[in-house]
Amino acid sequence: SGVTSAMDLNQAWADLKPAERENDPAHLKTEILAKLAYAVGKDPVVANSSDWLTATILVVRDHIVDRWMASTRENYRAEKKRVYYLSLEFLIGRLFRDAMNNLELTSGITQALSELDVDIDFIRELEPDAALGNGGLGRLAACFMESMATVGVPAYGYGIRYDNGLFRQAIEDGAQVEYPENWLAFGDPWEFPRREAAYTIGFGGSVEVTKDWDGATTSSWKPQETVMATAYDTPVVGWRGEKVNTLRLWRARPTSPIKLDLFNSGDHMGALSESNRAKSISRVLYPADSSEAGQELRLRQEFFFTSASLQDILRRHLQQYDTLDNLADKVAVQMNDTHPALAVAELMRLLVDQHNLKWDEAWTKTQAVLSYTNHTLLPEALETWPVNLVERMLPRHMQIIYTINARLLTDVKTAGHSEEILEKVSLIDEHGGRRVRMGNLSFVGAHKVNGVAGLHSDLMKVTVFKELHQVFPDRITNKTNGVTPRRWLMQANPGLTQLLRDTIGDGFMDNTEKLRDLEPFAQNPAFRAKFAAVKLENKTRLAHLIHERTGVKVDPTAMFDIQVKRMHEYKRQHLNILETIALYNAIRANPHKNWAPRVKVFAGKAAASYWQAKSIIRLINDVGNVVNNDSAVRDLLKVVFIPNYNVSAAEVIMPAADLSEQISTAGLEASGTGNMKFGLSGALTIGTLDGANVEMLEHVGADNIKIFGMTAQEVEALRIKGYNPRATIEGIPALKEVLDGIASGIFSPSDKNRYAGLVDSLWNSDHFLVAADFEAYTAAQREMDALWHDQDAWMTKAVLNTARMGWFSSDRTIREYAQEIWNVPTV
Ligand code: B1N
Repeated sequence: SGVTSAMDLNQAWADLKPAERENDPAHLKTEILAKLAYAVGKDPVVANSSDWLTATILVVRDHIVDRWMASTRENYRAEKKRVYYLSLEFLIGRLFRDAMNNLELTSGITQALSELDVDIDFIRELEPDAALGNGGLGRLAACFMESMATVGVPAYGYGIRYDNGLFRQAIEDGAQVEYPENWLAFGDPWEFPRREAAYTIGFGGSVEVTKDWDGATTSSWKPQETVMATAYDTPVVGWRGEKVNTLRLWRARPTSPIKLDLFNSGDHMGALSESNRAKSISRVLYPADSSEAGQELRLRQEFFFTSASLQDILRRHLQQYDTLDNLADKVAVQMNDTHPALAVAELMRLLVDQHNLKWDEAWTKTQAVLSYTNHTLLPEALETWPVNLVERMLPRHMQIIYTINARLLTDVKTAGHSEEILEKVSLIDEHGGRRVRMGNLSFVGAHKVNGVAGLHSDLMKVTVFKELHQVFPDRITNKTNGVTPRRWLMQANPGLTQLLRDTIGDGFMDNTEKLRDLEPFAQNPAFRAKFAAVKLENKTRLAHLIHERTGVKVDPTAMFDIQVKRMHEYKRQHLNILETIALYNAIRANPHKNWAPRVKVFAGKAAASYWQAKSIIRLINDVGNVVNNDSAVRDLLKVVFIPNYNVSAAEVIMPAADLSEQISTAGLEASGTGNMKFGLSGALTIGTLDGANVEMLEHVGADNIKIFGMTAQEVEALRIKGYNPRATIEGIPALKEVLDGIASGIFSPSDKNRYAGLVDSLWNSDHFLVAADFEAYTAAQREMDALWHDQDAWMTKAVLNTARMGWFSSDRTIREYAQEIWNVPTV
């Protein structure tokens, strides 16, 4: 082998462009080996796969850090306005491939590892999936963090560093079982603990009022209990690595680890109880998605991270500017739903009690700084807290809320609004036990309030915020959600990404609107064949995952019909499985008809205490058991439930779909974001006119999406008129047969009553109008069958979906927030 002199190597190195230099495999190999030795402490000959992963992540992290410091330094120097995204959830998933891709190091690292005999695809799977969120709301926060870095918005995400993220779901005997998820078991190589960034968070106690020499009063809160919030920072790198932002997550620690006097007197448990009470705040994520989580610990979590974040924001601002005069020019705080709503009261407290601002001045600043995103209209998910709980836990905040409310009600009255309106805009709900309305508090404390899709924002104005919208007609604005194309196209669907680059060039990678250039290729048979080949490859990959996790073998050439999302009655997974049973009955009755072979794929977690949702999971599994083992249906129908749906599973599932199920009762799904991920990878959607489906229809065109069922207006009209589920079911023989079959125990022979509750609720109330939409849904599915038989027509539509989904990039969403809510420039 030729020996190259050191001087030649140096020269070759110097000739490389900076980006190529970073991506140079030989150099990366040296870096990885150095990390393995000096950070992991392993000799390559004994290193295991996890050691290689850690070493490689630390190398990637090093490449981020210089850019991170440069970004932070530049934001400081240019006195840029900073955006703070306060969210109780960040569903980030794995970061290795994401960071590598955004730094454009994938090829170099892949080669470096392969020269070291390490399979990158194998070690990639060893990274735990950071599940610090439940579903769409938390994943949106993660997409936004990446997009803010991409479009150059200086931003910090603030949340909680939960010891345990969302539970791991196992399916045992067809039923969901929850196990703790321990993502931190082997440490998190991405995070930087910041021991110096620590704040005291108070709870309970009393408020002391002192009179100044001129008679003015100052309030000061004397908490009875204190907890420390300490920061852990994770860098978030944008596309092409140009800007890096910070995700700062708070961990709760006791102010004094153990009470020594108690310990010495022999009360060991008592000595630790205060410590445990403190630590419990960041112990676990509430597994509630669009449903209530009304426990005291949840309110403690909400105040804990909100207070820590605001203290940090004011500290950073004062350290740079030494005045609060320009606070609203330099700081924007976005409240992700009402979970950080206490920011309204806490910012007022900090400004008035600690920084001695006058009330009016503090209020003007608070409103100018804060804005609020609403993510749901479901009544059970709208947070309210008992007044007596807030009073006991946060006495000063309760006073501040009362003062805000008194001024609000005076203003509204003065403006001539009615008693009825007054009662609805009030921050306090006086019906049946007084409660603080966190939605109203957020609305009143914010300069802008946004919904997450057009329909949802419109409905906000006529439902939950009807009266507040009458009083403040300029406050509600729409910001339709989006998803990051880096994770959901480039990383999750590398096959399609390569095909797109070969076909329309690289422009779409910096601006997804350029996917439109693909439109003419929808008519090109050669291109469609390549597109179909990529889809088949993705389906084969999913078929392997299905086999691995469920033991069921599915045929990748069948139509992959997929519904993956949290389990909730309003999302109507039961509409899907009931129609699947009807299809099963029809196939058995007429086995030699020209059926379109389908694989029905479901996945999603149910809140542990949500019995009806768990019952639907079990029904899907029971149905799968019967259908998949029925030789009469051959390969015409398979039904699978993939356990433990999470971001990493979604990355395999989304690119493999032919048909995407988005079938919520119209008016109830605020936006949906899975719908966008599917569409981007060329799935056709079967869906109701709900959430962002409405805008998907506008973008892809009515020929390329199957919309069915009642509209939100029709749903409302039917409810007003009075809905009779019994008469509706009686009028649909196929549905009645399905329900009778389930009730008679066809799918649960060992426990015939298993689905009595589910079936009864459909006959007697059917709140989510499953029966009312059943026939329209069935007809729409049969149309999809017919289309499947014409693969050219199907693939043409699939290509057009990819071509026209560019608008749903979270870059577009973030630019809109930046312009219309935060008043910050983007690049
Ligand atoms: O937020 C997503 C939307 O795309 C979905 O349509 C919407 O359902 C989801 C309480 C929620 N709304 N509300 C929640 C989550 C956790 C919790 O404790 C409510 N999640 C949504 C992004 O806009």
